[in-house]
Amino acid sequence: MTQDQSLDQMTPSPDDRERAILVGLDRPGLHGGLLERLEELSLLAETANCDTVASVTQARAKPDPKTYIGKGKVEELVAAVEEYEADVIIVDSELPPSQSRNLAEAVQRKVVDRTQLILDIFARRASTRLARDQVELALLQYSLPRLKRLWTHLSRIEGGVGMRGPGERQIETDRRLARERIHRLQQRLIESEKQKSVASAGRQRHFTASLVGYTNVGKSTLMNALTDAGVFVEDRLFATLDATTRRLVLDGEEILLSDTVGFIRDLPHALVASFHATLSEVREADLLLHVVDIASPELEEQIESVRTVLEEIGAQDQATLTVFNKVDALEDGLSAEGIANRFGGGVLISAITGQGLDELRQTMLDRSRALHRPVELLIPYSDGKSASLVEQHGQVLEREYLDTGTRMRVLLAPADLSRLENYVL
Ligand SMILES: Nc1nc2c(ncn2[C@@H]2O[C@H](COP(=O)(O)OP(=O)(O)OP(=O)(O)O)[C@@H](O)[C@H]2O)c(=O)[nH]1
Ligand SMILES: [Mg+2]
Repeated sequence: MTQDQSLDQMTPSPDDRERAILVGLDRPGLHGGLLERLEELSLLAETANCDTVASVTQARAKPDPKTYIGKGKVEELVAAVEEYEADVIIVDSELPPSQSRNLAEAVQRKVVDRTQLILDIFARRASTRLARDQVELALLQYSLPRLKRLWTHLSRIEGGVGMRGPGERQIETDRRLARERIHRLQQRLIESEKQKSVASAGRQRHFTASLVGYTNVGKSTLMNALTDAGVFVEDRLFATLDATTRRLVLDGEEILLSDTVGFIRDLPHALVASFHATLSEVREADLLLHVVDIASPELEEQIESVRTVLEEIGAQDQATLTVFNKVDALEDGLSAEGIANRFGGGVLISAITGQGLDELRQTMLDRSRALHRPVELLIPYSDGKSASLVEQHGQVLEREYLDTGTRMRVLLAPADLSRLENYVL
């Protein structure tokens, strides 16, 4: 299987809309309420060009091992497919290959699980080479264990007892091709991550802040309000799939701000893993601005989901400031401060009206001034002014007197460092 085939299969032309029935199980341990999940699933479906025409739900302790929903519900689903003339079934969970195959056979429609749907959206939206490579890697990793089902019917028909039929040989070829492609993509991604870290080494002199948060909370809108980035904004899930970094001048001090892909509950692991390169901005940031939609009824769940993804990418211990966005959209009678305090406080803003942005800028500036980084300097004896700047603002860890000047290891704020750039070793 090649990248182009897999993307083509998943990307029908824009006006090729399909009618979808959503299927959800209400079961213990579910992240978020079933209704809210289905609402989100319907938004995801819409982003993937599907119109939701109905939904079928069931309360169960565990999914049915064969068909995910129970036998009776399958019958109900078959009837709904007829009644609503549905083309596709979208299941609110990642399904084992056998369950999705059995369900598809029972209802005679294709079955798409939540992971596949998210991968599909990422595949449609990826525009840069890096994003496309990362999505393809995730797609292949998702498909590899599922390749088998495409071919088992062939081996059943043509392969005799104890013989390896053409189907089986085909699976092996496909698997081998997929594995080779995965390997090549991984190599390429490691390469681009290396290049990125060379590029970011040059930025070490700047304080860097990175916008993170659930999808559609307004990260890109905020990025645009603070800088002239002109990032694409849309009332859709996953409008942004890349990372954009811009300079932001605060009281004469330059800091770097980056905007990147949004998160969602139960984000497929294959995607988190393969978006390692895009998420390097997040891991390397001095400060994470965790943007939340204060007007969302799912606020708590969304905050939790973002924390989970941050943990998955190893960014859970980074300094974080919560930015409560969309205060303009909060229902009358609800106190923004009250809500913010329930979640540990932060800055209240509206990226659209501009409310609170000055306070946010000031807070970022304060954080950047409070941050000190270790750095090695060689200051010539002739530059007394720089030497005293270091003594006053920095904390000297080591000092050595050389012929050419004083070599020092110091903790310094990026702002001060920008004045000493020539002396950095
Ligand atoms: N009412 C209101 N709407 C906002 C505000 N900020 C952003 N929005 C809207 O929220 C929607 C999503 O905005 P984006 O900036 O694309 O959100 P994002 O977090 O970058 O989303 P992804 O890139 O999809 O993760 C758009 O329709 C924005 O106009 C705000 O302060 N108030
Ligand atoms: Mg965005």
